Amino acid sequence: MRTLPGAGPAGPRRYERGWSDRALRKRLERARRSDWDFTRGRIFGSLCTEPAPAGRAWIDPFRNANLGNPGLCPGSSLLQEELVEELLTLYHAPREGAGGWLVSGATEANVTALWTFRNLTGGREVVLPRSAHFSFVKALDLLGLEARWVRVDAAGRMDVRQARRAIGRRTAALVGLAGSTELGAVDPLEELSELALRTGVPLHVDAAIGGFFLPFLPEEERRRLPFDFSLPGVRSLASDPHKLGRAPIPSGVLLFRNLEETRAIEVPSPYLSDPRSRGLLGTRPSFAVASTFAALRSAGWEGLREQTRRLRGLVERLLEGGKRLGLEPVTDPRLNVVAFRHPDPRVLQAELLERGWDVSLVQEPRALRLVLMPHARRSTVEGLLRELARALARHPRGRGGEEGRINPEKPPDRGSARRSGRGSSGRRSAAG
Ligand code: 0PR
Repeated sequence: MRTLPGAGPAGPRRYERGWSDRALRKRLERARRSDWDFTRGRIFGSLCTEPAPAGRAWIDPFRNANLGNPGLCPGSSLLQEELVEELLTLYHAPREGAGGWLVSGATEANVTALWTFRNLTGGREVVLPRSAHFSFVKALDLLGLEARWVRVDAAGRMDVRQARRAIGRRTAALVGLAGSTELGAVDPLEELSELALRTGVPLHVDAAIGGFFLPFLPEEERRRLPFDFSLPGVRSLASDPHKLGRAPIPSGVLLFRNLEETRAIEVPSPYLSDPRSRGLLGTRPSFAVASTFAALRSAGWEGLREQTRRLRGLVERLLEGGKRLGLEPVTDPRLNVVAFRHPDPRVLQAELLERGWDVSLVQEPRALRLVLMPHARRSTVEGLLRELARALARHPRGRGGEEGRINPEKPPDRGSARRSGRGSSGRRSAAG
């Protein structure tokens, strides 16, 4: 991390004297107010949401426990075991040998899965769809692995034939998506599983988006979209309770068909209660386990089934309303992501942002991307459609007409709509 100018002894030393509670409250409340609030329901560009109240309630009581040293928190460890057990059952893992643990999110899960399979196989390449999340680019860079990118079809699904050709002696893993970030596309995982079995290559499924949606579809549809350990070639799976599971951030889960395979990434940790450590993090917040447990346990799978039904209703309404405005959906969505083609979606995004609505973009093909998360309501979807109608009336074909171009150098100023107007010193934190 770079050293920030002014942070050294010659800097303003604003942290020298401790603040009163009142001063702290004033400063932090101002920051909080300028952050976007999911409860207003106007956020359609994010995969995060307002956590379930039951989940929020258990953050503080578990704030000090560290799951990185499980001997000191047997209660939290037991909660994690029970949670993992239940998720293994949800994802049809075999009774014997399967296991996993809670992580900070699908980024950590994807990195750890590829780390495991690199060490296990000695392979140097990963075969993955062009639609894969940028966390895989980080993973490949960290692990010194090379990407064999595979094209996706018009519906955003990985081309299995090209994947087959990309697999070779140097392959460490094959990656499939149960919900792509941009379109919510589900890759042909049944065929990828067969390919994995035939070639002996481990298949890792990134179900960050689909993991708390697909299992809760009506039975018949669920069977048409298999994505989990019910497919015998699937060796590991990433799922994200902090997205559609409504657990507080940070909460991801990484599961393996055969937990023994993670010995490939085991290191000694002799002075801790568990003398062997597997996984990326050392200190890990127990509150993430407790609050995920509470969020999922309070909803129950029946609650998530109901949530899925409701979100699908909103997807239908959005599709219908968008089509009535003359917008063409990029795909027939399987999950909770709707994308509408537009020659210059960036200008629509900027218009909506100006009026306090958060939406995002698809780069290829050019489209406006709308995500229906649990904080979305019928009234906010109707409100969004009205704003969209106004924005389209002003920019029917985008600013540059049919040739309107997305300029990746100039993203819209996402802070402008609600910025407090103060506190910008010109410096940025590393994650900016
Ligand atoms: N896999 C898929 C399919 C995802 O959509 C995401 C997150 C991840 C993995 C990574 O999950 P974590 O962010 O929980 O580690 N996708 C969101 C997105 O890219 C979340 C997000 C948004 C992350 C903005 C970073 C960010 O700067 O939209």
